[in-house]
Amino acid sequence: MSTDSSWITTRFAIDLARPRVMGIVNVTPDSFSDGGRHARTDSAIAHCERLRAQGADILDIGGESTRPGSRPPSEAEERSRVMPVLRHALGLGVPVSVDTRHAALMREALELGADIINDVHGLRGEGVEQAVSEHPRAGLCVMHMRGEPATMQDAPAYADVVAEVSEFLAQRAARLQSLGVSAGRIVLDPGIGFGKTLEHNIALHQGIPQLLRLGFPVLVGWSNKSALGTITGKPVHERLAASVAAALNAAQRGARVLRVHDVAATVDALKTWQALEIEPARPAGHDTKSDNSP
Ligand code: HH2
Repeated sequence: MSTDSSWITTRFAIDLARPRVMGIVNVTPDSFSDGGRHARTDSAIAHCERLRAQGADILDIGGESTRPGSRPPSEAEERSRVMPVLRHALGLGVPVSVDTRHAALMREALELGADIINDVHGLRGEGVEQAVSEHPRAGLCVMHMRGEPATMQDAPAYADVVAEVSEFLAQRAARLQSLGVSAGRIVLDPGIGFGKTLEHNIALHQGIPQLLRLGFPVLVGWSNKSALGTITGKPVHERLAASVAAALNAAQRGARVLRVHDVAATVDALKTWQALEIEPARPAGHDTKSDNSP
């Protein structure tokens, strides 16, 4: 993947020359870090507007928590959480993603104009391939998960986590392309915390350059996750600094979309990091003080 690539979505080609921030909008009562805060339509809409104002490049709206032990809503309930918020978010001038594993909601969201489908199940669910192939102009985020949310953290084991996740993502990307989705619409995600120990998450994070060799941009979501609690010893509501550090390090390793709860802090951190990365023009062996040229 060239560094000047973009993610082509329904309405926007998202320029990935610099890392982009995907702001999380969980319209759920039970998400692991912000459950209940934006569960009502009006507060979720206000959250979309706040994240947009803070500089989110993408809004990711979800109506089902993947937290182990959370009660899956009925598809009708998930739909009633997501659709009114999506309808409003589509008017905010940024690409909008829908985080779901259900084909019917994907189809309805895409018919309304959603820009991206983000599926933690890697677009493998019943009817999902059919739904996305009917809307080949949408952007897709394909995430790796080992097992199912309820049991995925029960002693996950891999012989070589980076090779296995990479192989899975490559196969899913090839399959989507065979269904008519062009490569420029696909982004891959190693799925931090989804059937992985801390060591697996770190190996995948350090393996971002290897994942990039598959030829697709990489999205990473460390925000507030339990692995950061293991590293810092902090509870979920005290993981802002850890989340920002992980996001920056992912960007440094080549990740181009960072899925975060705390958009303002991540945007500031990225701006500062980028400003510090830019080398001032300093021609070698040339005294600029005595030089009148422009
Ligand atoms: N993580 C979560 C949900 N969706 N999508 C992608 N592509 N990558 C991720 O890492 C990812 C994701 C879990 O985080 P959150 O949405 O905050 O929690 P919950 O699933 O409990 O709503």
